[in-house]
This record gives sequence, C-alpha cells and structure tokens, in this order.
Amino acid sequence: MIKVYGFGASFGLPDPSPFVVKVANYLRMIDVPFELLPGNARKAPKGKLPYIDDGGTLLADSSFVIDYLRKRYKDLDVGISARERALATACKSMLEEHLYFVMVTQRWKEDRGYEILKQRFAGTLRKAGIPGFLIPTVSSLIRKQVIKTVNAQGMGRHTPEEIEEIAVNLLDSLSELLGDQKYFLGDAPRSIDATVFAWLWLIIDAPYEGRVKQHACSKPNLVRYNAHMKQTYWKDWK
Ligand SMILES: N[C@@H](CCC(=O)N[C@@H](CS)C(=O)NCC(=O)O)C(=O)O
Repeated sequence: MIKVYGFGASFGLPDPSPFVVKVANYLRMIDVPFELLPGNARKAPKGKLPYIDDGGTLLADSSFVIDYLRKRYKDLDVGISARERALATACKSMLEEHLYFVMVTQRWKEDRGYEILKQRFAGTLRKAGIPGFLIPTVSSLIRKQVIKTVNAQGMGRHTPEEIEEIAVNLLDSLSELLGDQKYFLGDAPRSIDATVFAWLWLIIDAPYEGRVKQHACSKPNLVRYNAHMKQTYWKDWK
C-alpha cells in the first residue's frame, strides 16, 4: 500500500498542509488505497512534506507525485485540451505559489493565527517524539524560520489587511474560473481538482476565522464545490 508522509490529521482535516491533502485527494479520486503517516521533513527526500513511498520508490513534491500517480495508476487528465491544461497550470500556480503564502503568513507570522496553530502544532511535535518541555522552544524556533521564509518570499512584508486583500482577489478569481461547473474543468474530475479542493477545504473548514474564510464562504460556488468534493471523495471522513 502506498504510504503518504505528511504531518498528521489536524484542524478536523486529514492534514494541515494543503500539499499533503492534495496528494491524498488525488489518491482518493483514483481510488488507490494509501496510508497517511506522520513524516519528518528533515528526513524527506527534498526536506519537505509530503513525500510518498510506493513499494520502496520514494518520491517528493506533490506535483511530481501526482505526475507519477497519473502514469503509474490512473490519469484523470486524459483528453483535456491544451487550453484546459494551461488553465489548470495557471490555477495551480495561483494557489500553490501565491495563496499558499497567505496561509503560511497568517498561520505562522500573524499572532492571531499562530495562537491557533501553536496548540495543534504541539500535538504534531509530540507525535514526532519531541519531549513536552522542549515543545515551546522548538515551536518558536520553527516560527522564526518560517517568518524568515515568508519575508524572503515577500508575503510576510505585507500588513494583515493587505494579505487579506490579496486572498480576497485570488478567491474571486477562483470563484470566477469555477463558475457553475461541477469540477474545475467541467463535468469530469481532473488532477487540478485535487489542488483546488485541498486549498478550499483548508480555508473553509480549518478554524481560522477572519476575512479570508468569510469571503470564501460568501461564494456559493466555492462552498458548493467544497461540500461536493468532501461528499464524493471523503464521505467516511469524520
Ligand atoms: N512544492 C512542494 C511544497 C511542499 C511544502 O511546502 N511543504 C511544507 C508544508 S506545507 C513543508 O514540508 N515544510 C516543512 C519545512 O520546510 O521544513 C510540494 O508540492 O510538495
């Protein structure tokens, strides 16, 4: 059985990382059994989670993993046009390389987000074998590192209000692109849905209240899509 290494269930979702949820989504969408296991980013092939172990083949990076799963098991993108592929690529970059940094900055750099994250993250560190008395120190060291990363990337330089504004614009674009379609590219599920649903699920259902979640919840098509994906692929999830 394929092993997917992530951080462990949190926020009532299979994982707090949208990249891990994305891989799990694709596996659910193609109905290939897998186990979600807590991993250690420092031991991961590329120093980040997720990575998978498929009978001894280790593979890192959610997009490379999905390319592998498409070739090895089932390709949900058969028959899509070059334009649809371009649209999917653009949307994936928008979520993974832009909206993702909104999430990271809000959770790790902004105090109100970190207060929520801190409690859950303590559980993740405990599971990773960090002794209780070291957890606050390890947690704030990681926070400092993440703040450096989001400052270097650029998102961390904006005010909380500007970051919300960025997210609202991205969500407006996503909602516009989805329109009233069942799946992102129409009537059939495609690999891009694994990404779109992962990001929406984390925004709509994780306990980060505020303008970003409110805005996502104000878009009936995003809410409907999120509910439909959960109902279709994660019916057995709590
Ligand atoms: N491009 C990678 C991004 C994965 C990623 O950024 N993972 C983050 C969690 S969301 C991570 O492992 N961070 C731990 C670290 O950098 O030490 C993918 O698609 O898998």
